Amino acid sequence: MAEYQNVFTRVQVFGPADHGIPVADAENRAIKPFNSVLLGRIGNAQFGPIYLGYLGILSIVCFAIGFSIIGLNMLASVDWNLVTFVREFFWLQLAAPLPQHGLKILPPLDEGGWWLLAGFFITASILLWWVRMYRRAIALGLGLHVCYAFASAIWLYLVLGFIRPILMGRWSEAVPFGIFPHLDWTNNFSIIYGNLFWNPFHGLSIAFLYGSAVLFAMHGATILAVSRYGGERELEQMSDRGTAAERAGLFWRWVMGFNASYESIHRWAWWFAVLTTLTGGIGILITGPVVTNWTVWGQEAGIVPTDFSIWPITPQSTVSSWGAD
Ligand code: 07D
Ligand code: 07D
Repeated sequence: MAEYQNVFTRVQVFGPADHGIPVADAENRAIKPFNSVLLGRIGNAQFGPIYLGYLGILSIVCFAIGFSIIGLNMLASVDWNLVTFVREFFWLQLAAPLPQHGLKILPPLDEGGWWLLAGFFITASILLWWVRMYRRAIALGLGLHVCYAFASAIWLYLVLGFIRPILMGRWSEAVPFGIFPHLDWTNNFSIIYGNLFWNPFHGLSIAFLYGSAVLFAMHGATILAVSRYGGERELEQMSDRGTAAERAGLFWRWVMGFNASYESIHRWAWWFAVLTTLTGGIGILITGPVVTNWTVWGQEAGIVPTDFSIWPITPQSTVSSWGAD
């Protein structure tokens, strides 16, 4: 039986490099293709060529500038000591502008100016990368599904660091650059605005995030399970139904009465992923501008008790820290 437990890629295709279909601007390709056994274990063995267009190059340059600004500021914060920098890297940050600077375009560099500059370059990099994906999809005659999905992630990113701070009138509302400091920010945001768990859009976002994981597991496992019948060759399975697709569908009908199709499962996955950040962005956007305390909102909506003593295991600490005094 063990030979059928297909978990890692077993078949690797080596041969002359595949340059893909002929397209108009095909000459913009860098890195001579080569084969890698290691890459072949987790995907396609061929690496490259990579499409090199001016948008991609500009995006990488902007990312490098933004990344360097962040790194150098972190290094400056430990007096340019490389050892301390490495040891404390996870705790270091480039903080957002101080509240008194409101929405100033260029506050003093060491009071948030560097943060704005870094944010500008990182955001430019992300948006340029989005346009690159858009243009490459069109060049290959594809639909724009990947671009729209990426746009949904960018929406949450822009709400967190740009749109909401503008609505609140100060950059200081935005997320700092830093590994652990951005976790602190996330925790503080929830506490300041009265516990994000009572924000229904946070709940929706979590449902779609968890749903994405479940769907991904179900889909990945199902296709691997029927790959012994050629089930991973999805096109053939759709147009020339063989025993694999039938068995995969029948398996889920037996288990839960309903099955997705080879096509629809990808719509399920797309929607769940896209809705995670779409609903999340709505939830963050209204926190502050519309709702200032989600526990109070929850009490008014009748989903949070007003008398917490009736709820024996309630996290009193969360509530009393802002409610009691
Ligand atoms: C696996 C694809 C690869 C991408 C990776 C991320 C950078 C940042 C920057 C040193 C799934 C590359 C990271 C380029 C380096 C500097 C300055 C994607 C995969 C590996 N977070 N977050 C992480 C970002 C927010 C939260 C890890 C980015 C919000 C929690 C990583 C953003 C809130 C936890 C990271 C962003 C939030 C994390 C792993 C942008 C609410 C964790 C990410 C642009 C949503 C986890 C120490 C990962 C962790 C974690 C990056 C935004 C909460 C550093 C780029 C403000 C609770 N976040 N995050 O695997 O271990 O993503 O943190 O908005 O527990 Mg975060
Ligand atoms: C951040 C989209 C932007 C990313 C982009 C990528 C690069 C990297 C890489 C070169 C992730 C750019 C990439 C720059 C380049 C290389 C290698 C997507 C991002 C454009 N929460 N919470 C969520 C849970 C609590 C809080 C979402 C769970 C507490 C805040 C998600 C729990 C408090 C925010 C979620 C929990 C709190 C969130 C994020 C449990 C803290 C948000 C979805 C079990 C104490 C964010 C509405 C996502 C949101 C968010 C899950 C608890 C705070 C569903 C499971 C109560 C402030 N939380 N959370 O996909 O949308 O993010 O909220 O306790 O802002 Mg939460």
